[in-house]
Amino acid sequence: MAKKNRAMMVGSIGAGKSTLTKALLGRTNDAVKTQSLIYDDWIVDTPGEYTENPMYYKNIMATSLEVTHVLFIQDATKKKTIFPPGFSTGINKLPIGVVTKADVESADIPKAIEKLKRVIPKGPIVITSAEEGRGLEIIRQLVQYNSLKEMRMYVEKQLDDHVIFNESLYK
Ligand SMILES: Nc1nc2c(ncn2[C@@H]2O[C@H](COP(=O)(O)OP(=O)(O)OP(=O)(O)O)[C@@H](O)[C@H]2O)c(=O)[nH]1
Ligand SMILES: [Mg+2]
Repeated sequence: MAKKNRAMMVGSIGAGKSTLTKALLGRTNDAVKTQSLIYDDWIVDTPGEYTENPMYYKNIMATSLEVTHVLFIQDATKKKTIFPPGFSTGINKLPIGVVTKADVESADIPKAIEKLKRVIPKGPIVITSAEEGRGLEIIRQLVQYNSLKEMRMYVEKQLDDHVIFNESLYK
């Protein structure tokens, strides 16, 4: 891992940000409700309230200055998305869309991808399960790249269907 690169997790309460953080870092303790910004190694975990309540957007913006990538977390088991359309375009950092809980039977992965495409007009979207370890290595790799172009080239080389590169220019 290129040590200088860091990622911030944003997404709704209970979307799986902390569980994913721990899985990415190989931590074995269970995630507990996040009450404040948590800095651990190359990841900054945020409370879901920061994304759900526009009052906290300024905290997200300020914290984004400390990272290279922002991970937009969408729970595959939830019908709702709490991201405003184009949310990622207001943050001048490399976006990565992440679908969580792909292992759950009620997960609707195509729907979750559609939601993230509206948030991230241009960028990779990774399908993950912290439970099964699915998609984790792809995220670790993507965070090492320093441009959308590099991330796209990496995605195009992947043969499995755990990652796509979205490019919907006119949305
Ligand atoms: N089956 C399954 N459950 C998951 C997965 N990821 C998270 N969960 C569950 O989802 C619940 C919420 O996970 P958290 O990681 O605490 O969610 P969070 O986004 O950090 O929530 P806040 O800290 O409140 O913003 C927990 O019960 C997790 O066990 C997954 O990949 N698969
Ligand atoms: Mg949390």
